[in-house]
Order: sequence, then C-alpha cells, then structure tokens
Amino acid sequence: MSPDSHSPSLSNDNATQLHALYEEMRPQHLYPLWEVLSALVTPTPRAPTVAARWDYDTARAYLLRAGDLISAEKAERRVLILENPGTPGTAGITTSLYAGLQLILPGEIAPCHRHSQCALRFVLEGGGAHTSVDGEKVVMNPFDLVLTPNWQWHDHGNESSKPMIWLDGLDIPTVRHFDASFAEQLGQPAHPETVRPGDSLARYGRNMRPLRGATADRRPAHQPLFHYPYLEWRASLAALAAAETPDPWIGHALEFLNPFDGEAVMPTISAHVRLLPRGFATKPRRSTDGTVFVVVEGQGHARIGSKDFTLSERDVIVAPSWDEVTFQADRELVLFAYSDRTAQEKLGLYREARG
Ligand code: GTQ
Repeated sequence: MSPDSHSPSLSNDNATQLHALYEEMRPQHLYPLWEVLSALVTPTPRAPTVAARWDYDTARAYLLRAGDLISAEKAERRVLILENPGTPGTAGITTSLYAGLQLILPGEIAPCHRHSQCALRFVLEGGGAHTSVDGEKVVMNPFDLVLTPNWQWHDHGNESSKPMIWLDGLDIPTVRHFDASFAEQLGQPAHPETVRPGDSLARYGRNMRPLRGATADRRPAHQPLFHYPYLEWRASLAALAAAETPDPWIGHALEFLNPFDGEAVMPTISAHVRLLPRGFATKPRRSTDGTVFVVVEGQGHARIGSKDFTLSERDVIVAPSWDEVTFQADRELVLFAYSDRTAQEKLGLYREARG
C-alpha cells in the first residue's frame, strides 16, 4: 500500500518515528491503515477501468485473421478479449465482467466444456450456427441472446456456410475475485444431443412451464431458459416504444428475465435492451454497475465521463462504474447491455444517480 495525500498531519518527530515503525513492520506484512484509509473507503466509486470503444470492423478483421491461423478446436475457444485499457492484464472489460469476440467458422466445433463462470452470447454476425447447452442445441441468429449458466456443459458448432461471430459476456473477474473457479472438459467435441432444438424455449419461454407432476423437468429448476431470440425481444421493444414516452435517462428499456424467479438472467449478470427514438438524447445518469453496451441498430453518440464516442452497428462500448453516461440517437438507436447489477443488488451495493 502506498501512503495517500490525506494522512494525518504529524509533528516532524512523530513522523520520523512512525516511518521507522512502518519500516520495521513491513517485513511482517503489517501496514498502517491511517495512511491509506481514504483511498480504500472512498466517498464515491473510483473505478480503475476507463470508458472505451471497440470498432466492430477493426476487431472483426483481426478475428478473421486468427481464424486463418488457429482452429476453434485447437484454441478451445477462438476469442479476442476486449480488455479494458485501464486494467491491463486482468482480461476484464469492467472490474467484474469479461467480454470477448468469438469466431466459429463453417464446419468447426468449439469443444464441450463446463465451468463455474456464467456466460452469455450476444450474436453479431452469421446465422445458423449453434450453442449446445447440456445437450440441447440452440440455433443462433443475429442479436439473439443465448445463456450458458454456470456448470452447464456447452459446445459451439457451425453447420452453416458462413462465419459466425458473437460477443461473449462472462463473469470471469467475479469468479476470480472469489477464487471459485472450476472447469472441466467433456473429452469429446460435442455433447450428445439429449433433446430437440428449441425444447426449453417452448417449455419456458412463453410464460408457461410444464405442469408439475405431468412432465419431468429436464432443465435445472432455477435456470430453465437460455435462448432469448432477437425477433421476440425486438418486437416487445417496438411495442413498448409505440406505447409510451421514453424514460428521460434511459430511453425505452426491457430487461431479460429468468422465468424461474423474475430476476436477472444469471446470478452474476443482468442484461437488457434499450431503444432511443431518432433525435432523442438521454439526460446524464450514473450507476455503480460498469456496463457493456453493444450497438444493435442505428447510429448515435455516447458521452461517458469526459469521453465522446461515435456509435455504429455492432460496436462495443464500456462505461465504468459511476461515470456519467448520456446517449444521443442520430438514427433510432437500439442497444444491448449487460452488467453486474444483479450481483450488486444482492450484496446491497447497487446505486444510481440521475442528473
Ligand atoms: O465459449 O465457453 O470468451 O469458456 C471465454 C471462456 C468463451 C466459452 C469465452 C469460455 C468461453
């Protein structure tokens, strides 16, 4: 720990003796709190991460080059990490969450594994490839949200004729924070298919569930649904936008839910979509959940803290905790977003401020 500038003022004599004390204690791994208290317990959040933007076309070109050089099978997951420039070496895009761009080429399989980390996939390009979750394939299309909740077997395959690219959002830094990571390989490329594609969406995706006692539940009870198709969420967002005026700080917004408890999609990750009508500008807002945004449709600008970003389709931007955020829609702007909000709410930490 390095001393901060708010340490108590001391007479020269005391200061000399105190510093001698610090030197003596240091080998015992003992440090004076009073030198660092105000840096540890800050009046407002001080995220080490910074606001940043990743241009999709630039990242895509590098990812396709990687695709020429290493197979999905060899890489296990062929992904470019979107690492926050403020926290090099962490693989985090926020302090608690990770983002990566994953490529699966036609005919490839990213082999089956499972891990403690929760993952979401937000599809950016291609169509017809699949993620298999505990043996159930979900066919992925642009802007679909697909979950792989923790400890569920998953592999990815591409039986289509086009490259498939999606954004991975995982809670890797959160799991690392708790030192709670486990992972294992199935030992075969793909999990045996246990049920027809779309089975969970049919059972749990329409505000229904199998009648208890009549049908055995195949999915874990607390995590029944893992596919939120673009066609469905986009239609809901359009209906919402047609029905009411947008929230001045957020625009029109719908959160993805876990139908089991009506809470966030996974224990550590919340996800939502927003629509900002053409010409609409949000008022400044800050929140403690550093947030990753993906531009789904439209064009506009974001101001995050003191930085301005131009937004084009499929770009990714990140807003650190407590940075003031405003969006301006030059054309109707649709955004996908994920953050650790649900984890912070469970811990009693979440706050937001509307300016
Ligand atoms: O697809 O399972 O971007 O395990 C990082 C770790 C993707 C995955 C990532 C993973 C995966």
